Amino acid sequence: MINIKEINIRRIQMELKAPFTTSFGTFTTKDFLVLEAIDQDGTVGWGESVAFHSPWYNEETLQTNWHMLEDFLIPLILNKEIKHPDEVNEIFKDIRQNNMAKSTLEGAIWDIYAQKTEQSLAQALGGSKEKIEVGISIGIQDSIDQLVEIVRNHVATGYKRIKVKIKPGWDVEVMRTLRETFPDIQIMADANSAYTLDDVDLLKQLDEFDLMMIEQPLASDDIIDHATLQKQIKTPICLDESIHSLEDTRKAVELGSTKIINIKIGRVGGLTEAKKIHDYCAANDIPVWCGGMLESGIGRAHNVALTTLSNFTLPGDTAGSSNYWEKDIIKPEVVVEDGYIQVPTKVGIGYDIDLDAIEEFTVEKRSYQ
Ligand code: OSB
Ligand code: MG
Repeated sequence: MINIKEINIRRIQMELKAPFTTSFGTFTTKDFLVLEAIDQDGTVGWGESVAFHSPWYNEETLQTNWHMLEDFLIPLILNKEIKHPDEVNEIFKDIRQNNMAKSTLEGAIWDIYAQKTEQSLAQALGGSKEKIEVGISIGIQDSIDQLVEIVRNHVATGYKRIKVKIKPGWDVEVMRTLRETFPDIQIMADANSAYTLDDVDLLKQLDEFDLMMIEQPLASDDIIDHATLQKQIKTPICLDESIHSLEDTRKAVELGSTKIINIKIGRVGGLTEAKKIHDYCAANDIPVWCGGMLESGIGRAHNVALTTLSNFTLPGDTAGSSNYWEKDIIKPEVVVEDGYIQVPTKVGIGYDIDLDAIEEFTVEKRSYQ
């Protein structure tokens, strides 16, 4: 039985080692919330909000998450008896959307549940892989030469799947050069909604580069135009931004809008919903992979655990901590060797929280009882 008695929310700022540019903007600092939940026995669980400082990727921000948590979600959880973390999804069901806020608290409760049942989070979720294969996502660069050098370095360190961000003006020539330079590696592109159906001819040109998939080419709230586009291009479409739930997944799959799903725990409102999407996709021959939101080690640990489920057959975006941070807030940090992460076997999220590092990066903190 879990009965949450105290919750602490910290706003944390961590400098990225290098700016990360997508079609919608550039990140230099990660400004985000971390949530610590403590139950009646003193068991401590951790969750991370993947909402960014600005509403570019979706409508949520760290401030809207804080508001939702403080005024709506935390009051629904404090002093309530919870037998299994799947109940949290039910408890939150009358609150529309705000999935990243929900996921922050739900993730901490999953961590507590795993500890109290003496399992790793991966085991608690039903995962069985001992190691997971990951790729890396590379932002838009100043020149194609620069990008080629970066890709060369990542391939040399063992990453076997390279994802590159694209946008109008940084697409066909970029992908052509990459494919010519690296004929044998797995390459994919992520447009973060930068195109419309007016760009079908351009998107068709990408078919010659044998890409694993193109991620979210069209509008962030669309599943209709993606179905139209998929009929005209060979490259499989993978939806990211458009998928917020199992229901969204079912509709997109039935319409033919997507052949692969990027599951992000925050975007779908937590691990319970992520598992449901995983199970539906497994039953419908839709491969899935775990997306990334430039997470700190806490979010990264949750991603590693989720990826141990069997239908995560494609490498995800959970690259090693050192790709993003000089110093992470977990110990040990997430390490990628030859393109794989060893799944930790310790109970809970599997990594220790580095409280000193958290203190160093915290700019604001509030407690709830
Ligand atoms: O669309 O997957 C995305 C980063 C920020 C916002 C959206 C996305 C991304 C990434 C990087 O692609 C994923 C990562 O390395 O964590
Ligand atoms: Mg994406």
